[in-house]
Amino acid sequence: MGHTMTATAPRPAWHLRQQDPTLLDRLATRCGISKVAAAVLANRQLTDLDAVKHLLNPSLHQLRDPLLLPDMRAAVERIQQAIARAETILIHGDYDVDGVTGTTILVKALSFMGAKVRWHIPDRHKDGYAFGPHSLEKVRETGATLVVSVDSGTSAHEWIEKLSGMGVDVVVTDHHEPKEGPLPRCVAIVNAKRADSTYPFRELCGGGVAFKLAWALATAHSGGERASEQWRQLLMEFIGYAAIATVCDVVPMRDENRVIAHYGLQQLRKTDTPGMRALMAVCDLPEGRVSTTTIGFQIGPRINAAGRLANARIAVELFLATEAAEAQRLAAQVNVLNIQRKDLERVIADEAAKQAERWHDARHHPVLVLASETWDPGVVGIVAGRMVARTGRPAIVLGIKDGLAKGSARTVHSLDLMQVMKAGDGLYTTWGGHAMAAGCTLPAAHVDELRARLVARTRELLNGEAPPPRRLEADYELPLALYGDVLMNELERLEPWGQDFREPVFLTRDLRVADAPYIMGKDRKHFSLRFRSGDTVVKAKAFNMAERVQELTPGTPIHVLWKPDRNTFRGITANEMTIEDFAVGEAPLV
Ligand SMILES: [Mn+2]
Repeated sequence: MGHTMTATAPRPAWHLRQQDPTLLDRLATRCGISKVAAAVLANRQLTDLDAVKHLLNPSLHQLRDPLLLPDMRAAVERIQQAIARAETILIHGDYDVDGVTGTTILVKALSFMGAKVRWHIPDRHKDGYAFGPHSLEKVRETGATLVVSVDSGTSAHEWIEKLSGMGVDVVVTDHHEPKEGPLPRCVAIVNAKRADSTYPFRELCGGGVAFKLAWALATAHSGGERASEQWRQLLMEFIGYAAIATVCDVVPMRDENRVIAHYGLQQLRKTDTPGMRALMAVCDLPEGRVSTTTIGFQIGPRINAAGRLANARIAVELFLATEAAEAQRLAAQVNVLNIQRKDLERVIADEAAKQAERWHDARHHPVLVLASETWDPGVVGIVAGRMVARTGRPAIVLGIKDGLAKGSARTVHSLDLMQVMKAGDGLYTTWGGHAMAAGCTLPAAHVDELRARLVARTRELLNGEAPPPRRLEADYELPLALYGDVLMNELERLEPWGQDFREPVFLTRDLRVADAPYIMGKDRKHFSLRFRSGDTVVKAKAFNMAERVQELTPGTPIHVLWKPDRNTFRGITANEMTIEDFAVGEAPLV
């Protein structure tokens, strides 16, 4: 591992959230929950009694009528017409988890309706993002007269126009923010983020929108108000794919997204489709263990690895597989690609860390612009994220090929990436993104100039200071004696956790080491130990913190920020702590 003593991030500061005690009392009493759970909800802006009751009692009825989405009726009618006329329909997806799962949903739905359906996933390395010349090629090759997009198309004016020129109709399903000006002219643009949308929830992911279209098709195809029994089974399978997309596309875990994730997780735990079963098997996940965490860290990366290192088509083929043997072969393939992805990422991350040593002073160089001809653009986003975590500074990581630098940027919470990157205006060939993540391409010859400008701009934004330390938020100061099954059961009712609905973090002060820390993991980067407080002893695990283990001496009071974790091992379930951070002496509270 590239060791960068001088360039490591400063220790995080802690912040204990405080809520009005009368508000917590009222929420707890009226909803029949503990004050701890009430604090967790209040810290996530959930203080409305109806909203909390909804959250505690998820139901499929909380999903809204798909026909409320703009252009949904036109989309359904055009697809039905295509089926009646035996036209070929091309599902046009994307190479990330959202695009892959959404494509799977629509291919399965249209096949069930007896459509002549083909599908297309762009090649991340050859085709670039979403629509392009490859779309026209695929339409010619398949003879499709209707294209249904997934997770893209809202801004594909040029390509949609070219497709109409070829006599091809387009139905867009998407969740990306439309650019200013008119939308592309086509049959339908099903996107809750349209300016004229009256849909009450904007935050569905691409897989979620595809699920909505499948549902609308199911109702129409069943000829009435209610989908047939067969369709309902199919829709329950689809909600599993939509849940994977909802977690991996990091859309807010609120409103309909919670319902999709809740029912999707239930569905995935008992799935009998060959593809899903084979994928879970290579993730080493007994079905009951599927959670938002295992989706985010095990299932999602394997789907993405296909697109990053080879072609995301493999992942769609896996989900569409009808035979167990074929599914197992494809699952093994994505698993190997994921191992290669991790190796590649580690090599690039080490090289990037080494390069960053040149700019080790965070005050003089509060932003990192790193580039190399040997870095694969498929993983630079992940590496940028790791550089931010390692250095506490925004990072742009660029892979150079044929004189063109293509990169991804990530940042710390205190710095808006759009403000930083704007300083490079005029140097980029393309760029875009949002406050926390962005992408750009520029001639490799401009990289040094870009670095100089972004550094100057960021120094201005920070008044010459280094970026402030990361802030860790604690929901509640919890005496260890209160951590038990009652609280854990209650917290499990608030799941699934996700974007804008983060897992609870507790602060517990003055813990003692009950027995010596035990270093664990293949790379010996993790440790576990037991903490004691009075008569209570709880097992705790810390990941990637082994180098700090000697700070934990018996007899010294330790303050800990931690997440609750229920762990089952050899049939025994125990409540454990996952250490987020710890401090000896003073707690670094701000
Ligand atoms: Mn998406």
